[in-house]
Amino acid sequence: MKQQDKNDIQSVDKAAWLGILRCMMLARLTEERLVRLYHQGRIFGGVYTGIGQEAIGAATTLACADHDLFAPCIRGMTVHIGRGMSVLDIFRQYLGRVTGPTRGRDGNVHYGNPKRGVFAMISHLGAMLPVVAGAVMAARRLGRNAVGFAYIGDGATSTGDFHEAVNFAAVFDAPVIFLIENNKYAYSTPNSEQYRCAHLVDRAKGYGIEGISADGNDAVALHLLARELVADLRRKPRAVLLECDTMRMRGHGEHDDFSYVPRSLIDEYAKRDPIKSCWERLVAAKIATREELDKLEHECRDEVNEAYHQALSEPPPVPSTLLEGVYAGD
Ligand SMILES: Cc1ncc(C[n+]2csc(CCOP(=O)(O)OP(=O)(O)O)c2C)c(N)n1
Ligand SMILES: [Mg+2]
Repeated sequence: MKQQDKNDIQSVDKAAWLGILRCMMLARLTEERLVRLYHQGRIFGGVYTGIGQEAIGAATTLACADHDLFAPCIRGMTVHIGRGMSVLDIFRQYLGRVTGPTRGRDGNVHYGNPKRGVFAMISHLGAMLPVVAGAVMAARRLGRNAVGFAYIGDGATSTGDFHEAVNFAAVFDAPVIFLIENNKYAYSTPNSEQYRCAHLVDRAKGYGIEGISADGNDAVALHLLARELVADLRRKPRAVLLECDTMRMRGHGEHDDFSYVPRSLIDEYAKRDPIKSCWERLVAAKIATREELDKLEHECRDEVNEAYHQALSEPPPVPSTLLEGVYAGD
């Protein structure tokens, strides 16, 4: 597959580009608020952000159809928002409100949106990959031409589950895009202590599948690529390995000062901020004016503020209901 020419920005309509930018801005503003709340001790659990990695979830989810399937990781805020989760539900989740997706049982990333094809992650790295491969195969047997996105970190590619899932999907031509978010670190472990191959995408050859490298901070190019790839996988189902170059711009979680990351690396990627660069590209291509995008940002700020205050006003779960919701149907 050939990567789309970057000039094809005009082949996608304005509403779609604004949707991608909006998704990234909502995620950034929400996560910035969550960071502050964490440091104020108001969050039940940790805060692990995808700040700097927003383009990946936004560009891919918004290239998909209703029946497609997704397994986000801890930095997948734009996967959730891209698949329609409200910022209000996200605040409810982090603030442990009974109204939230896990009814206040979990305080951070273990939530999903099954109606929109988003599996709730479990923490064991790599464990969601075989789930996506199996779910895509099941959907296809039921007559749905579904495509799956399995997002995974660079560190998690060292797990057995990664190998099993990619090999299985490769052998059975399950249309799953294994999307590696290579953000250079797995907690404090740099890429150089994680794998010996030059690039993780090189592993595709060993599985007999196609491997594609992409700039994970370029929402425009990544969206064009994702649209083409998703359409191609519907026509000709198969597994693909897609390695996206990006950078974790904060610590592993907010408890981590990431002093082990060279400042020069952070500075380099700050210049390639996905939101800023998408914004500039849309203006340069005359898809939107600066004024329109300023207005969009204000609307996102209002939405995030209102959602936060609404979630705060809602109650936590009642302790006597602790065992409710353990089994399906509760
Ligand atoms: C099997 C397993 N081993 C270790 C951990 C602890 N752990 C959680 S996140 C993480 C780092 C993950 O790094 P990476 O896959 O690169 O994703 P990133 O955090 O960079 O997005 C580790 C070691 C875990 N959750 N599961
Ligand atoms: Mg990583």
